[in-house]
Amino acid sequence: MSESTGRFTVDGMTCGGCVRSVTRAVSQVPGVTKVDVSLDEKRATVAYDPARVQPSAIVQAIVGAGFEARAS
Ligand SMILES: [Cu+2]
Repeated sequence: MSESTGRFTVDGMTCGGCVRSVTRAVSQVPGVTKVDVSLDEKRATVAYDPARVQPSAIVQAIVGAGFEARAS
């Protein structure tokens, strides 16, 4: 399996609970292998299998959790 790393800017996080919400939502996307979310940097760093997941699906997962996201 190959692995890509994507960085996403996440707006709307205000506390550790938000970080956990984003982490959980992105972790549930099939093909995602690692998620690191920084509240201070407003960023999610995501490792994923590019054969199984598109970056847009990761953005959708973050938006679905109630935050704004874009690839950065
Ligand atoms: Cu919060």
